[in-house]
Amino acid sequence: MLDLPTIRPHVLSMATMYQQSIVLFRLRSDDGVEGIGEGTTIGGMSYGPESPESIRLAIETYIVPLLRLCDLSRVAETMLLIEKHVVGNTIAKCAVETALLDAAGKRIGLPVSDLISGGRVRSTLPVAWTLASGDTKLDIAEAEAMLEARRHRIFKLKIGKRDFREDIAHVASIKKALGAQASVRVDVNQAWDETTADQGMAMLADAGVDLVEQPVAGHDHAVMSRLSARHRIPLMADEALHGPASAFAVAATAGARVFALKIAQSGGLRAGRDVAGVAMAAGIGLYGGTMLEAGVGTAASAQLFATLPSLAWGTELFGPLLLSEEILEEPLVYRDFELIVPNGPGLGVSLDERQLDRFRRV
Ligand code: MUC
Ligand code: MG
Repeated sequence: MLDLPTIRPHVLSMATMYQQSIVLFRLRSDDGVEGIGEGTTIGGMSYGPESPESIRLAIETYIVPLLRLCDLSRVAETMLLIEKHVVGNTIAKCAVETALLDAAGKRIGLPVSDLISGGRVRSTLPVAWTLASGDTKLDIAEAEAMLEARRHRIFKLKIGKRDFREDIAHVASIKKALGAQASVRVDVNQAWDETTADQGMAMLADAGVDLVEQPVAGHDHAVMSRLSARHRIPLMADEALHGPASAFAVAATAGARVFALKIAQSGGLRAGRDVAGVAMAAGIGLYGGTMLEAGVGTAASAQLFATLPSLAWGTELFGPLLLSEEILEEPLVYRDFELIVPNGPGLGVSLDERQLDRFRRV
């Protein structure tokens, strides 16, 4: 487990992050091929049921003994055994499956994108940036610098901590300052009830905001359906999604017009691919989400997102850019508002051992 500093405090409705804690998992199979994976969540246990500590415990205590029984080159069979013995813990499973896929790709000299979905349909991915300094002026300056550097032109604003009117005034000022050159979206991280969401979504639509992510509790499918039916501004599901079955439940009740697809929340890249399948079959738009992973989890997400036939809302794979320290030997490349998807065997990334030594939690 590594504790990595962030470039600034990241203010979310449920927590303020001053650092990001990530779990890296490394395996070596009998043929000597190594694979790496990452399991990362946000804000300790305030975002979801897993924490960095629980991810490590699930892997060390419950998953590693199962791996010792498996032929690790058989990824699907290995994950089936894990699925049978470990309920939930999607982030821990994602870290392990990522490492298995990385090793599988290295073994045959192909990128992970080629193994999970028959290959990529794009080599670069648009990347949003989250404005979450907690200060309107600082957020506008940050966004303007990102536009100037041609790094991001999609901005997600984290709201839900303050009174909704104050939050929306903050969002409207940012949209007004940036104008048509940027897409502005918000993520409420489940902080509103239905009445607040009704007022909030109408005001956000009037302010020119393009998307409202998880305004209400993820388990409240009926409320999500009512809000989606009532408002022209699209509702994006995030915390409501925990793999293909939950994706189907949200799609069947018309609870969202967009899905934030996350490999960690889905339980891995292959489960994420199935969530995307549900979305595409139901006419739901896709956005490539993040759990603010460092380079390994971000590269793994990119391998999946590069295979999706449509990715209308882009991605938010900016995790490594929020950290002031790099853990990859070769950092991921961001250019012209996009991330270049690594093209080497497996995930196409390798770890910087000195950085692991520096930031490992003792
Ligand atoms: C979330 O809820 O989507 C993604 C970007 C960010 O700033 O926080 C995450 C979590
Ligand atoms: Mg979200």
